[in-house]
Amino acid sequence: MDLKKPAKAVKAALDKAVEKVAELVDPPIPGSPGSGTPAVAEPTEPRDPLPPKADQAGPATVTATGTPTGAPPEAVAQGCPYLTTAQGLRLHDTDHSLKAGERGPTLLQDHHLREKIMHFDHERIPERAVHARGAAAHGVFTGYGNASQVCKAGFLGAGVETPVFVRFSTVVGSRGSADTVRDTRGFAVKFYTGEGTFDMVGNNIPVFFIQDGIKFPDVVHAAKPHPDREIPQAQSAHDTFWDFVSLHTEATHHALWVMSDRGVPRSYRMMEGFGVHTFRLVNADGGTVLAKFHWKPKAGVHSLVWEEAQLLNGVDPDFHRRDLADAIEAGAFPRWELGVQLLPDTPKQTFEGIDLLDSTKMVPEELAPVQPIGMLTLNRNPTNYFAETEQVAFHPGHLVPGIDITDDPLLHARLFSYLDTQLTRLGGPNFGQIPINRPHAPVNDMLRDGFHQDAVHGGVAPYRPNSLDGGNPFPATEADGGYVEVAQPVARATKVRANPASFADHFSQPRQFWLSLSPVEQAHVVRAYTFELGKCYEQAIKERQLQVLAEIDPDLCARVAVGLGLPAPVAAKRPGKVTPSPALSQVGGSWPVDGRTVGIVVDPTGMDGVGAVRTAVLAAGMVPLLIAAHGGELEGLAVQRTFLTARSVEFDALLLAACPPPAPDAEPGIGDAAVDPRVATMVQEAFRHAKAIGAWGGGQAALDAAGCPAEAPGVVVGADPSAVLSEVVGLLGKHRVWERFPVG
Ligand code: HDE
Repeated sequence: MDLKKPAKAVKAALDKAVEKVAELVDPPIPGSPGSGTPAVAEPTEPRDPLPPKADQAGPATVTATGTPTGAPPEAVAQGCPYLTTAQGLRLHDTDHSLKAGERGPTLLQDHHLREKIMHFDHERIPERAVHARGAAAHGVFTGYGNASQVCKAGFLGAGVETPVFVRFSTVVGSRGSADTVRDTRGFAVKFYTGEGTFDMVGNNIPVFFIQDGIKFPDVVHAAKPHPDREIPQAQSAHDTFWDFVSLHTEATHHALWVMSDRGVPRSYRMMEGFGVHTFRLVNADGGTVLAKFHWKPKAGVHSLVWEEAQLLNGVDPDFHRRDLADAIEAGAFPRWELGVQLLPDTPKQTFEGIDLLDSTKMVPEELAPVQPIGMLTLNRNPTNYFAETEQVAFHPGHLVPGIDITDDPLLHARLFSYLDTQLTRLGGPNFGQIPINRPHAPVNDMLRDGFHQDAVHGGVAPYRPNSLDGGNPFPATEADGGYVEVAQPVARATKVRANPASFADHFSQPRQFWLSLSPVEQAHVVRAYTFELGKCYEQAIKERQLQVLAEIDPDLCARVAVGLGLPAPVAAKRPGKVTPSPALSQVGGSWPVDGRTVGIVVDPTGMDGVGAVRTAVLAAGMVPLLIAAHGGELEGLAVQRTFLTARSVEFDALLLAACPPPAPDAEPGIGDAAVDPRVATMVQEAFRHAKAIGAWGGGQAALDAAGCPAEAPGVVVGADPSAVLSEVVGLLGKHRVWERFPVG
């Protein structure tokens, strides 16, 4: 639902959608684990495997060398009613090992036991050294065609549809770590184009910690858990991280973004993505332009508040994963526009004084607008996490004609790293043949043999030149689609280990970012630094980082110093004059609400209007979850959460239809006994986290009992449940009730 429309139009659209949804007998709530509804009794009749769920898709069925096989997608899954060995031998028992008599001993000849345990022992592969925790989805990219003047890549052509696989991730944590930690998020897109696979391996933050790839092991070792105790997990709030960052001031800009609300996104669907490096685009005439890539989410850029993020790490460590999969299953397909900032390709490779080869710098949108060139839609969940999300291998060197690299020293180290890392992670050089990594363009590469070779190569002459295979394969000219690097002149230079002088300014852009934030966002940044540094043990590290903050802005430094109980140092250098970039703030607009989650507190005496509200929430493309004292059904409506299993942080907005008294399983609370203490906590948290709260009927008493002022901003109380919902939906479009946050 587009909330940019006036309120009346929103109400009318909602009413229309309600009519449609009401026709469905029981609209499904996302999250069903399988494609069928299981019976209580264990099935015993042999039958074929169930098909994947309707929201799922697997990699395309192409050969290891990129040719479509024509086989149905299920062909890659298990396909027989009976249990078999890996060789297809049918088995009659998998619950008992073969023994000499019932009391053993177990016989070494049990080939089934041996195969089952051998395979289990090797089910894990090394997790990614960074970005280990992630979630992914399939989708499609549609080009607008307007980029052809600057870039000849076929997938950007008007209406050209290219299949994509997108993986989002945190950076620091292990594969089993929680989703809502404060961290940068990876945003990696694999475009399976007809000209070869193109990978855009970016982040949700436009700048990076380091300017030269040789520093990557340093920043990662500092951010990872301490090597002695291996704590803390998936966090930057510890001594080694701030020790490094306070000494290595080129990390200041990226660290500030992580301390801002960008470090705790509400959802993968609500993040911007950035290519970070400057790329070189080439058009059909060989003309070049420099470019920075941006992904702009149609759902807007939104964040959690820090307390919510911390609670979620315990309440639902899979919050972002679940959110992405549920939204796709519910049909609220996440969408992003791909945009480019175009910058003249001058010999100096700078723009308005910004060195375009320095990945700690960004180009403000006010100086170079982001021009939309295509739309990404994620519309299918993976069918198998390991086969797809875990085994997908991205590489910034996977390029297509029209897109070339620049001399960014960070990018050059990456061009080495992403191939190298797969040798240990995916077990050899043939990882490109794993189904999710297979190109959709025909492959003829002369690469042969090696571990896990899936192709059956014909011919006898995998070398060039040859005559025995008729000369095949032939080099392609540019006209034949061959990738020809831009003939970029390389200056005659002296061999050095050094940075250009233009990389030296580490504070102007952090200052610009700080000054571009709204007061609420600035307050969040202050609290984030105070939290993180407050978790450091060493006083010297806190003092050193305060000095860095002083170089960004004296106000920021002073406010964090108060929280730490330390004197605020004075900047060594007077901050330079910078122009704020309003595009960097997340506050102030209205966005679609589809895919959001609304909690509705009910009880047997408070069901007035609940059915209609639930239908209207579904009609707006959102997910309504009924919360009651215990599971089951109330007036024919399924209860999805109980006071025991629900926590406010799961919901974007809270509706109260009742004032349920303390349920028998409630631990005694303090305060008003008129409402279950867990409902009171839900209301108080939702209020503190500046979420919209709506109440009608008995719900008003629940507000009172929880101590929530009915006249506070963003608290909607009324007699008509549908009218209350309409107002709440309007508030939800702004993401939060911003005026409820203290900014001092
Ligand atoms: Fe990565 N990075 N990186 N990185 N990176 C990896 O590759 C590396 C950098 C990014 O969902 C690894 O396959 C080096 C910048 C994403 O699978 C590894 C340097 C940016 C992902 C690696 C960088 C990124 C990775 C780990 C400095 C944003 C996850 C496993 C020269 C523009 C991709 C793997 C996925 C993953 C190395 C810097 C983004 C070890 C050496 C800058 C989104 O190869």
